Amino acid sequence: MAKKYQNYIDGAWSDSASGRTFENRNPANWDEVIGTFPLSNKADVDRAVAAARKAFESWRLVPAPKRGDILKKVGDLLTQKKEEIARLMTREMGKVLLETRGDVQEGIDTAYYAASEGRRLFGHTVPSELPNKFNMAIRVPIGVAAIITPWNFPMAIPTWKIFPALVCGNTVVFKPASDTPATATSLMEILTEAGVPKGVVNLVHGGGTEVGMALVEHPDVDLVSFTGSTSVGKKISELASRTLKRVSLELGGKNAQIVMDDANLDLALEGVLWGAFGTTGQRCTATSRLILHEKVYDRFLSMVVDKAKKLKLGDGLKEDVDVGPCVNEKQLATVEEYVKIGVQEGAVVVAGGKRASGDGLAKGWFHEPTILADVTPSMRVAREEIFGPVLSVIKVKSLEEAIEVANNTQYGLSSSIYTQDINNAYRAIRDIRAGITYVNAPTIGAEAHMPFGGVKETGNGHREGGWTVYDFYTEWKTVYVDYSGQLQRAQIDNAEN
Ligand code: UN1
Repeated sequence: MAKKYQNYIDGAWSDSASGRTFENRNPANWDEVIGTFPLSNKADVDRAVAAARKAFESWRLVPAPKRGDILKKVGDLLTQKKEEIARLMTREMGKVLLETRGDVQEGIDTAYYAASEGRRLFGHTVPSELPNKFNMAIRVPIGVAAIITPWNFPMAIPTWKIFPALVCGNTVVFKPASDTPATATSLMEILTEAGVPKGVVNLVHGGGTEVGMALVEHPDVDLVSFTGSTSVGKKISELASRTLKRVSLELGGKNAQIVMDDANLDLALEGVLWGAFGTTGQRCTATSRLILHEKVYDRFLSMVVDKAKKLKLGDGLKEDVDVGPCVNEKQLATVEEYVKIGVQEGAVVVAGGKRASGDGLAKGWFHEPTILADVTPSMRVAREEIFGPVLSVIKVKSLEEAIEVANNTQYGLSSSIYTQDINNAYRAIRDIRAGITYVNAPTIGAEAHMPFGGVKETGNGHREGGWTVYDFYTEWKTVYVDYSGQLQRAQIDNAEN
């Protein structure tokens, strides 16, 4: 019997008011059911939002360092349970154990960062223009945050959002992706075990339309933080604007790695393999374009092809496996479709190219690591996000052309350049339009204490991670304290004439 999971609302585990459930299966072996989960509806959302709204009134008054102490405990519990959660995550969404351990570690790093931020949350004091008057600007919590997260980083991404939201004094309704509800449940259990009071974090499982959009439209939700596709992000932005909610969007990417003719090619090779095929290419930061200087095109391409063909596909729980499955049937179909589109457009498949078969692969959503050569910048496979193990390779003549090609997409999340020439590196840093640029490192690998986010249609200007996310989860309150004992009029009483 598959394990039966529940929602967590107002400090209690419960089924959905709908009475309906959905199943979650292992993408490497669809015979294995991870569990059944409530297919929640608007009534569940209403209950969760009401609980969060009520809890906000007391949680906002808990001193931030105390809230931080709870997050410290969360970090400790995540550390204790790292291996157990990593294994569950691999079974649930397929990426290899090395990476699911990294995913949990990102949550641990975020917890400890948030814990210490509870003792900072700096404001400003600024001299007043009037005598005997004190000016300050302080951060205050906003209210109820709806957290809507994807399946590719089932621990890291929820923690990027939930932990800072909590430290800042907000309460949360969390709607995880329906491909990774079990990992989300582990996080919820840890939050309660660490002492987060009832109603402060609520977990509602279910679909994007029924649960996600109900949250976005809810008049009692103040903030929405979403990571996912650009098309859904736009819809959220439109809907949320009706109630003037603050919205943070982390959306698609079409990240490029540039390899110049002076690059250390062995280093660039390791980088592109990790960037393109890590997490089966299912990261918003994945390297999905390789932009090669013509002088190294043939040589480097054959190096990458050779290695890509040797990557071992399979169940991510096996330590010798390099690449896991796509997360579900739909994602696999999208990958197959894009390979077809690439070929129709004139690209040449030089590695992989089809759904994988072979030992241990028959019951999973596996696709071969695929390389498309002779891609030109205008092709769809050079511009659209694929979210799978597909790398499009483009030849260029110069750094200027490489940057122009890198910028030739609606997205702007991550980017990378391999070069030994410091002038090339700094030009790339200046001219690539992306939220993140790596020099001599792949497009993936963001650290928890640095700003994370992108430009153009990758987002709406907010940043997760680091100190920057705390701007999203707080409102500035400006405070003037006049201790002169008389009416003092700014701009008037202190004017020369
Ligand atoms: C994502 O792909 O949505 O930089 C997040 C990275 C990870 C986070 C990726 N630390 O690739």
